[in-house]
Amino acid sequence: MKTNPQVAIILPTYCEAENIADIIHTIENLRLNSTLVVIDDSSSDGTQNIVRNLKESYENIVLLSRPRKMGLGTAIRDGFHFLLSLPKPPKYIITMDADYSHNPNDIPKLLKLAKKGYDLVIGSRYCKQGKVKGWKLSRLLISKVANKITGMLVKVPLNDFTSGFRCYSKEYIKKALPRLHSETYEIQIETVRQARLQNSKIGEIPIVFENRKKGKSKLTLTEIAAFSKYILKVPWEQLFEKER
Ligand SMILES: Nc1nc2c(ncn2[C@@H]2O[C@H](COP(=O)(O)OP(=O)(O)O)[C@@H](O)[C@H]2O)c(=O)[nH]1
Ligand SMILES: [Mg+2]
Repeated sequence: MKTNPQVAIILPTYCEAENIADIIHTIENLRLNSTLVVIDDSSSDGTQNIVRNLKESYENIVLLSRPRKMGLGTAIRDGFHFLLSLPKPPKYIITMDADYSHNPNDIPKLLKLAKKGYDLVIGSRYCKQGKVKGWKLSRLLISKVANKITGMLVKVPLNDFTSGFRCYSKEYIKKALPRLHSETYEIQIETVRQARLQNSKIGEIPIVFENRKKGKSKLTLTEIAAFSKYILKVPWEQLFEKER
C-alpha cells in the first residue's frame, strides 16, 4: 500500500464483475494518491478474482472479503472501521457504487468542497443541475418521494438524502461510527442524521447519476422493508435524540 494517502475510496460490491474493472481503471486514472477499499460479499460472479488481478497492477487496492451478502450499511461501516484502524487514517473518505452510476470524474469536485471544511459532501441528483439518467419513471418517483419524506422528517436542508456518492471527513467518521448501526441502504440517512446531531457542515454538489448499464440492482425487497422501517422510526427516535 502507498504511504499516507489523504483520500480513500470505499467500493462495496456484490456481483459487480461486469463493472468493477472499468470503475477501478477510471479511478486510478485520476491519480489521486488514494487507497481503494473494495468490500465484496463473496460474489459468485468472479468479482474478487478481477480485483485480485487488478491488485497486481495497482498497489493501492485493498480487498476485504465477507462471507455472504451482508448489506450495504455493514459494508460501508466495515470500510470505515478498516480505514480508521490504519496507522495514518485518510483525511477524506469517499463512498460510491461500483456499478458506474457514480462517475469517478466527479470525485475531485466532492474533494474540493470537503477541503473547504465540509464534513459530509453529497453528490446530489436532485439539486439544481443534478440529474438522473436511465431510470424508469416509477423508480425515479419512488426515490424523489422517499427523499421528500426524509427531508420533512430529518429536517436537514438537503435535496438528496439517499445518494451513496459522498465524501466524509475523518473527524466526522471518528465521531459518528460508534453510533452507526444500519445494515442496509438506510445507512445513507443515518449518516446524515449523525451529521446533524454533531453540527457537522453538510454540502451538496450536483451529479449526473446514470442507471447501471450492466447487471441488476442488488436492492432486495427485504432491504426496501428495512429502509422503510427505519424511516418510520425516525420521528419517534427524534423525540429522544438529545439523550442519545
Ligand atoms: N458488499 C456489499 N455491497 C453491496 C450490497 N448491496 C449492494 N451492494 C453494492 O452497493 C452498490 C449499490 O447497489 P446497487 O445495486 O447499485 O443499488 P441501486 O443503485 O440502489 O440499485 C453497488 O456497488 C452494489 O454492488 C451488499 O449487501 N454488500
Ligand atoms: Mg446502482
